[in-house]
Amino acid sequence: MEEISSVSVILRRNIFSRRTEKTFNFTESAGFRGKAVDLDWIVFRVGLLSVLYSKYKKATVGVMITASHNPEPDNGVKVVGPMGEMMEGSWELSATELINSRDEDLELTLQQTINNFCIDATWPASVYFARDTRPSSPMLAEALCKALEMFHCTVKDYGILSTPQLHYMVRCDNTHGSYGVPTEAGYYEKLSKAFLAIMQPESNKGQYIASVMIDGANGVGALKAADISKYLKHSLSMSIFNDGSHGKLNYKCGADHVKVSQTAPEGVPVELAARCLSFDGDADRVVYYYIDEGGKFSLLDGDKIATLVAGFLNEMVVASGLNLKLGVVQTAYANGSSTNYISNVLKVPVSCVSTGVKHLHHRAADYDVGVYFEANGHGTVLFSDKAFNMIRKISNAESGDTCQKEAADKLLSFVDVVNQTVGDAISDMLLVEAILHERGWSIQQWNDLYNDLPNRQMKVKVRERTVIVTTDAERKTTAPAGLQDRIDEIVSKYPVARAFVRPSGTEDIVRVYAESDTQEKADSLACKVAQAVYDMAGGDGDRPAELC
Ligand code: 16G
Ligand code: MG
Repeated sequence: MEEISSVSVILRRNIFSRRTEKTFNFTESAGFRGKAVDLDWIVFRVGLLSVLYSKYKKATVGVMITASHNPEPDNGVKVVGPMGEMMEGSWELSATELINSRDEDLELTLQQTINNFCIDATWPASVYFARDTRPSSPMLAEALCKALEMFHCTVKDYGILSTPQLHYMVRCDNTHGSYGVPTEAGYYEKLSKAFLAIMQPESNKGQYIASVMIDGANGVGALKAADISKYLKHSLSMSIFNDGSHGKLNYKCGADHVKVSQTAPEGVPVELAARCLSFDGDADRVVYYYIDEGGKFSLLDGDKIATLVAGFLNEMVVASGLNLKLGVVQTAYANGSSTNYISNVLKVPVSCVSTGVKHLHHRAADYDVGVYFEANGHGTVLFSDKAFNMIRKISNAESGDTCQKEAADKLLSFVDVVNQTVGDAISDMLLVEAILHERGWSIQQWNDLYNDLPNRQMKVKVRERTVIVTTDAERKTTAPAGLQDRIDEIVSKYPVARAFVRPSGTEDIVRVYAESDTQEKADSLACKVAQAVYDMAGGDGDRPAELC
C-alpha cells in the first residue's frame, strides 16, 4: 500500500509523532482514553487502524471520539464494527501494537497488520465518524481526518452525535438502509414512529401521555433529546436539565455520578414522584430515579431496566404464540436481587459475563431475544433475524388469532424503538416509557417489583492493577495468591453477602463491589475487602481504612 509511506512523511515532519514513552492499552471495551491534550497522535493512529479495519471487513466502520462519563479534560477514541458492534477481539493486540509502536516502526507495524489479517489493500475503505461535545473533540477529529485523508477512503463526518447514534449510522450504511436511514433525521424518525405507534398520543386530546425530567450530564444527550422531542408530539414531555449551557460535562451529574454516589445530580429540581433520569456524557447509558413521599431517593439502574424490559417482552412473546428463547445477560455488578427476580419470578434464563459491552452483546446474541444491561445503565435488546421474521410473519398473517396478531404488531414497534447496535440512552428511555405506558405503572410500581440489596463500590489504588487476575466472569480472583480466600472469609461473616474485585479497564485502580442486607453492612464489607486488596495486591497511597 503506497499510502503507508506517506505516514512516515507526516511523522518525519513531527506531526502526530509519538510524544511519550508510556504504553497505552487498547481496553477491550473503551478503545483508548486519556487526557485529551495527549491524544492527537493516538487518534491519528486509530484513524490508520480504522482504515485497515474497514478494508479487512470490506465494509464501512465507525470512529467515535468521546470519553463517555469521564471528566471533561479527558477524551478517547474507539472503533465501531460494521453492524455497530465493538471491534473484534482478535484486533485488540494489533490495535495496542499500532498505538505503541515507535514512529520509525509504524510503517512496518501497519504492513504487518495488513499481512497478519490478509487484508486486501486495494479495497476502498469507508469510515464514518462523530464526536461528543468536549471542547477537545474538534481538535481530535482533525487528527483523525489527517489519517483518513491519506488513504482516499470514503469519509463521512457526522459532527456531534451520541455514541449510539454513530453505531446506528454505521449499521444503516452496511445494511443498505434496511436497518434505517443513516442520517440524524432517519434515526429520530425510526424511533419516534415506533414509539408513537405504541403511545398513540392522538387519543389523549392534546395532553402529554408521559413526562420525564432529564439530566443530560451537560453532554451530547441533552442536545439529541431536544432534537427527538420535536418528533414525539404529545407522547412524551421532556424537561431537559444540565444541557451544557453552563455546567461542566459529567460534573456532579450524569448517569455514572448518580449510580456511583446513589444521589440525585446537581442541576435537576427533582420533584416528588417525578420520573427523573440521567444520561452519561455520550448518551449510551441511562438510569432512572425518583424521590418518594418519605423524601427517600430511589435509583432504578440498568438491572431495574433489564427486569422491566425482560418481563414485558417475555409476556409479549408468549402472547404472540411464539416459541422464542428470551434471556437476560448481566455482569457481576448486577444486584443479587435482580438476578433472583429474573430467574425465580420471571423464570427467564440469565447469564453473567465480564464487564464491557462487547461481552454482553456477544452473549445476548445467543438468544432469539437477548436483553442485556450493565448495572451502570448501559444496555439494549437484540432480536435475532429468526425472531424478527417469526414476529413479522404473525403480524402479516391474513388470518389467525387476533390477540396473537395484536401482540406481534406491538412487538414489531418495540423492535423499532430499540437501537440494537449498542446501549442508547434515548432509545432505552423510549423503551422504558413505552413499557410503563403499556403496563400503566408509575415509577414507584416499577421499583416495587423487587428491592435492591444495599451495595457499595470502592476504588483502591495499587502500584500495578494487573496483579489482580479474575475468573468466573470476574466474580473470583486467581491472583494474587490467597486474595480470594481472604475475600471469601470476610464475606462469610456478613448475611446475604457477595463481594468481588477487578482491575478497572478505564482507570488505574482496582474496583471493589460489595452487597449485603443493610447499607451499613455493605459499606463495612466493601471497606474490609478494599483493605484486603490494599494489603495483598500492593496498595499505593492512602489505605482504604482512612476512606471508610
Ligand atoms: C467502559 C465500557 C462499559 C464498562 C466500563 C467499565 C463499553 C462501550 N463501555 O465504559 O461497558 O462498564 O467501561 O469500566 O464497553 P471499568 O473497567 O473502569 O470499571
Ligand atoms: Mg458512555
